[in-house]
Amino acid sequence: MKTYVMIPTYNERENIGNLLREILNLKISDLHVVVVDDNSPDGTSEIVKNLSKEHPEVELLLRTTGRGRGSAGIAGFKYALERGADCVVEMDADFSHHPKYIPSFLEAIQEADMVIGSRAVAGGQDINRGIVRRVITFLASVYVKMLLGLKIKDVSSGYRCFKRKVLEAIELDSMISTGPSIVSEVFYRAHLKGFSIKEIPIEFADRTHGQTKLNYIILIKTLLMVLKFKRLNKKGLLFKKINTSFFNS
Ligand SMILES: Nc1nc2c(ncn2[C@@H]2O[C@H](COP(=O)(O)OP(=O)(O)OP(=O)(O)O)[C@@H](O)[C@H]2O)c(=O)[nH]1
Ligand SMILES: [Mg+2]
Repeated sequence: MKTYVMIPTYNERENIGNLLREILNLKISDLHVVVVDDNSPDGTSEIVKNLSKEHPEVELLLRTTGRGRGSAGIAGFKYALERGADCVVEMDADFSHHPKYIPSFLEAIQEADMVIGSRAVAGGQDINRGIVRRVITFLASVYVKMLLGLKIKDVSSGYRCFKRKVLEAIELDSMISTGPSIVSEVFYRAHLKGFSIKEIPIEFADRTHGQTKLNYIILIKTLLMVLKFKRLNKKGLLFKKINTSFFNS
């Protein structure tokens, strides 16, 4: 099974080298990694480039125009599909998503179309995250679940694995998220297409190195984007290529 691990990065110099080495140490056969870097000023891409010389299974997708967690994710998914991936694992670079779970994702994907690393099932948890951040995550996930009708327990998880057919069916070219709302948009589209989902427990750790790219303005924009997905779907436009710049960053 050809697998791609897809990691969007922006200023992750302190994390990316160690993360890639840990992934390589798992020694999973036919596993490739694509790091989608938006030309980070801290030189993240140089570290990836250097590692890829020694380890050709590490690949760099360097984007020099535009920036965004969402558009980087879409570019990464397309990259993996174009190279024949049977399944794609998506994860953050900051060790909130520990690579030790990758084998469990690959086992679980045999039984479902999509696997989610979840803090909200037995055995999963949020470790060392502040109370404010946890409350925000909780409230945001209640809002997303109610609005979009998702049955997923950890709806804000960006650590997940997809069978190829899911990424083909959600129509990446018509996705409207350029920012972090991609996490909900992918879930919503997969839910509307009726794919099966399995949640596996993960311990989600707060980042210890590097800086967050999230702030309150991005959070509000992300929540407004969820409203927009719902509205577009009601109008039958969600899977149509539309031109949008509304609240999208
Ligand atoms: N390519 C790309 N990656 C991004 C961008 N913004 C964030 N990322 C990456 O997306 C992942 C998640 O971003 P984080 O900043 O960790 O966001 P978060 O997990 O919600 O917040 P913290 O864990 O508190 O920092 C990380 O691997 C980031 O490096 C971006 O504009 N472009
Ligand atoms: Mg993070």
